[in-house]
Amino acid sequence: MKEWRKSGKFALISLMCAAALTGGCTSGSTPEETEDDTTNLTVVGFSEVGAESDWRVANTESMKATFTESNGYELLFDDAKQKQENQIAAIRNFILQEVNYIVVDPVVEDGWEGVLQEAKDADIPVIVVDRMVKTDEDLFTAWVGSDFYEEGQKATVWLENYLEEQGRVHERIDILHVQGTEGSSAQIGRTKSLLEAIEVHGSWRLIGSVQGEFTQAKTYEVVRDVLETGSIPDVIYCENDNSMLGALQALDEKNISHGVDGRVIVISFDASKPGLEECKAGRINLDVECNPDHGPRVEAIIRQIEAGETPEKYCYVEETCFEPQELTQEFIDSRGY
Ligand code: GZL
Repeated sequence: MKEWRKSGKFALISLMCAAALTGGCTSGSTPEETEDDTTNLTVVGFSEVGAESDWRVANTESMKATFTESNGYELLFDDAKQKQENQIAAIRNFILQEVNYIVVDPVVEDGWEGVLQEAKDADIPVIVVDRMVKTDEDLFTAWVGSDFYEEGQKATVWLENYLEEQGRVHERIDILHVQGTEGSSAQIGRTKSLLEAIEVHGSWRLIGSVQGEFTQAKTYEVVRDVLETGSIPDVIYCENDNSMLGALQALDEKNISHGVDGRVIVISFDASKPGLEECKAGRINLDVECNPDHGPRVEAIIRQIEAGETPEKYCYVEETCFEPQELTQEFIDSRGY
């Protein structure tokens, strides 16, 4: 089930991305020391989605650890609390402050044309990170992030293989789908893969699609409500680890077993530390990685632009997925997030 890791496409994308990130980095001598050295800093305005998940916290940490004064940057950071209007206001503020670069992780894909046109008119390069915007691609300089559809495909291919190994190919499989923030690229891609797989597998049945909003609290509520109807799914497909934690909380409350040898198969996304801990313990069956460490990747793009180079328009990061038997505490502790 790890075919995609060896697939040509994967190798090509990884090479392109690696080339873009390494080839694009320039020696870039550090600015001359002056009496007021802050004038030499490259000012980066970053509009972050919020702090809704462990993934998001790790992503913020990566950006803040990269864009430091010692690295030659002044970072203007804005937490939008998952509201697009806050992101638009932050970007307008960055324009007023005449930052050198605007970086945005867009909470949803729609509604960005106006403010990105304002940034273009102000001649400020925009780098989109993690999630995607649905606009004319002339309105941003580059995007770096994950292939969410591919992440979903990894999950559904794994489920198909797992059910085959369990001798359950023709058995009816009831699936409860816990969606992430509606309209976000991560939700759109992971949902698309699941719905396509259900379409293809006649014995798979979607018994519900609930809004988990990428948070543990919301997911606990909506999964608890489903379980209280007496319905017990065969599979719960959670679009991130914090949602998975909420689903496990609801299942545990009802004494419904889950994960390896459990009643309910649980699939999650992010492969954050909390998610991998649950996976290693066998409480879930699969955790699909979504890499949050975008700080260095965004900086590599900025360095390319500073060096007069043209960065790749789209750069997909390489990711994998994890089953319980593959995980050790040493490996989990060795990961930065
Ligand atoms: C995915 C990212 C998603 C994560 C969630 O790249 O946008 O947002 O999967 C996070 O954990 O909230």
